[in-house]
Amino acid sequence: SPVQIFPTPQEILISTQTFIPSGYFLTGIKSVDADAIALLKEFLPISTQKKGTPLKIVMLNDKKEELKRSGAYRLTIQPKSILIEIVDGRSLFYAAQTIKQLVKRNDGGQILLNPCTITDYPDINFRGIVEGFYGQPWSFDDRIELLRYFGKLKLNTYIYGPKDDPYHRYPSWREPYPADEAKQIVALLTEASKNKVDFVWAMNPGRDIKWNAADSNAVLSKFESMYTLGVRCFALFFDDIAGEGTNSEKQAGLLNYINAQFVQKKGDVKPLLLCPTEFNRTASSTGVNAYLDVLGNLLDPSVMVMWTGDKVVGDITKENLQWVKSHIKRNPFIWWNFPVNDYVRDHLLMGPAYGLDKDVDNAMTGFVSNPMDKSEASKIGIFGVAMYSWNIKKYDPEKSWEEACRQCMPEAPIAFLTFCAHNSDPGPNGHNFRRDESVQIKPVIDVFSQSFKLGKYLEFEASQLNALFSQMAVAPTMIYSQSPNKRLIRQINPWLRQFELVGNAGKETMEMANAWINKDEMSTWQNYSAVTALFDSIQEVDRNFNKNDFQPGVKTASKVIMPFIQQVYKQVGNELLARHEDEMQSSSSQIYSNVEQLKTQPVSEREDEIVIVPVFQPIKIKPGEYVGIQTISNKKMNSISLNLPLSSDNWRLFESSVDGKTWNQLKVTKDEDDMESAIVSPDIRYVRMINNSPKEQTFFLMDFTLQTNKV
Ligand code: LOG
Repeated sequence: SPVQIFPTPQEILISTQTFIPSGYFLTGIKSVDADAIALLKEFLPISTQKKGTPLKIVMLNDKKEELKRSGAYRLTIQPKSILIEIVDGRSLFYAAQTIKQLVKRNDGGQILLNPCTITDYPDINFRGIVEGFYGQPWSFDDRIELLRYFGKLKLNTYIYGPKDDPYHRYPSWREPYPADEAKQIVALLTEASKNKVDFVWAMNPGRDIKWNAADSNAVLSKFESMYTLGVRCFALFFDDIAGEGTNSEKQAGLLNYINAQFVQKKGDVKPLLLCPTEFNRTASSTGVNAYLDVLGNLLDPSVMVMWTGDKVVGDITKENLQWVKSHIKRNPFIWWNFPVNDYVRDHLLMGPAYGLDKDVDNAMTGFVSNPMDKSEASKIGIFGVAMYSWNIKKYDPEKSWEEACRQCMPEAPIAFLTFCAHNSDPGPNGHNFRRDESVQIKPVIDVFSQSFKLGKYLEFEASQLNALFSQMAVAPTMIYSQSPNKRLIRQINPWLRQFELVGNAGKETMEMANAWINKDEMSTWQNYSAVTALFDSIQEVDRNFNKNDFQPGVKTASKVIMPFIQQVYKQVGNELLARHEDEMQSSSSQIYSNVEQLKTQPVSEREDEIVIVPVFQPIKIKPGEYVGIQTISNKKMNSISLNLPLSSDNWRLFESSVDGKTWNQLKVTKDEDDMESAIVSPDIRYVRMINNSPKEQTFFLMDFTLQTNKV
């Protein structure tokens, strides 16, 4: 095709010949979407007089179900006319977005068009994001910019549900927004409407909701206050809660009540959206009257139900979609936990959006991505979601990703692509969700390091590696100097710095390897010291940037490149110094637990504390099961401190051990804020909380910290 359009249109017939349009006048339907017309006027010569060629707008009349969807359009461009057939204002806006990509200019600056017929519609009705992560919510400016990005990508849904907005969740969901924040929501609604995006406001009341009339009315009146601001789409979330709020019968009752008393009565409010407590298959109970079946049976058919797939974070498969449909008795609305990084905050997820089934026709009501707290960096993942959800069959994760990198940083596309290619994998995590990283270089690295272990230095592979490391080392400078996107640079700055250091460490490592093979001890030493110094700098950046309570640090190229550099460094170092200690091991502590859900949960080790990375979902712990920390660090231990909400005292014990065999009970005390702590003896290497009751228990692992003495 002579022109590429994103997302890929469903049907396109385009001529390779171009023509120069003279000028257009609008005819057909009079009162059409003003934003769409304004957009058309940005790149087409449209005059108010009736001269030139007609640009005719008419209603789209086609029996095909797809061509009745909001946003569907048919565009026919001929040298003597343009015809746009539409379903609604969104259709015209999308047709305009398509024409914008069709318009080219010749050397004289004249507009060129190719005659074409495009018949286009979305595969999935609701497409976009759910701002649903833990951590600092996006700023107002972040959101405005992303809403504009949505317009270009034909995304139509922005669900507002940041976990750390107190007016969305605990403790203030019952209260209306303060004036300043209310004003910003009004401005967001305006921008959303300009871009044909539905702004969905979500409430997450489950942590402390009481199933009584007072709280039903609290939900109703909060919705009423949001309606007054202009909100017309609403959602209720019940994820990541435990206790009373999880009751599916009561949840369905509340949704039906709001539907009858609010949605139906208002008339201009869209159908409700629900995020259930059991929002993935692993978390779903089975048997008669299981949670999801109750929802499926009781919920009004108009209510849409969200679903993250087999796991909290994972692939979306046909089989899984069918499974959930059989329980909720409707197509699910997918909440895809990608590229969200709230559970791996030291990593960026900027690789391709893959793991999405292509053999799924009309199986999803909606598809939204939960992004990172870094809005601009999330654009890469969101681009993939936009391409997939518009045209599932034509979706190509790698090609979409490359295009996303080009579009997000046209001034330095290669540098940015290089950066993203090595910032994809989240590292070890409790969800066991891993991504391919450094895909192109991986086979080269495998071949090179295998022979290097046997004392051979493969020149051809080495030259490829050297080229890549040089590219990595200059990529950040290219990005800093070429990209006007300061917001993006601010968001990823620690990783850019780190990336340059890793690139340089790679270069030095290759020189060291070469010198070593050539038995040039002098140079080997010099390069070895240089790599050592770069590792120190990498550790400095890791310690001093991206400080957050959950998982501080800055990891980049951590799946393939860093392990390769470390391995060569270690091999040469061992031979050079005849020493065998594991210097590069960054963390010597790990989780100590036999709870299935926790086995891969990472532990974050800092200067004077060892912390289990918090888990957001409630944890079920069976009798005799335990959770704690095991450390082989040589530090002196000091105390443990805990914040494990929902844990009553009578089912658990805290214990410490030197060898993991003999355990001593710890005496835990509580302060006024319910923070618990206990002193431990300096030489212990294990601490744990064990369920010594005869029943399964539930708690939240928000904070489990082992304090160490500073060394
Ligand atoms: C939360 C979500 C969080 C995500 C990834 C859902 C429905 N809820 O386990 O807010 O960003 O995991 O950490 C979640 O996914 N719960």
